[in-house]
Amino acid sequence: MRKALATGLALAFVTSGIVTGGAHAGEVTIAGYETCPAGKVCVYERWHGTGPRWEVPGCGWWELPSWIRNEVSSVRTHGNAMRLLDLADGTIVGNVRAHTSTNLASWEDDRADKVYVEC
Ligand SMILES: [Ca+2]
Ligand SMILES: [Ca+2]
Repeated sequence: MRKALATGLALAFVTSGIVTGGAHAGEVTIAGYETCPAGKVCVYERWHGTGPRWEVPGCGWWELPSWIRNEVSSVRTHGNAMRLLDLADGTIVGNVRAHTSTNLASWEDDRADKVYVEC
């Protein structure tokens, strides 16, 4: 059910991009991974780079803010790879390469408490 909903949302965004695209006044920014500024690593509460976003402040280990802990479902990286850690059992629940926009796998979804940014 969640997967179907997320896919529907993504299609809605793509459709709105086609309809409203172009460098005109009033252009609607397409929601999704594009909201992650260049050079940052971003984690998103929902799939396809949607929902509340947290920008990882820098290199190394960071604890996720409480509002997105155990909620991360998609990730965007630019020049840095990242890892996601679940403190519940100490396992790495995601390895994301540089220059990647991805949903987390179902077994990685909504588990991360800390992230590591490679620099
Ligand atoms: Ca989530
Ligand atoms: Ca966790």
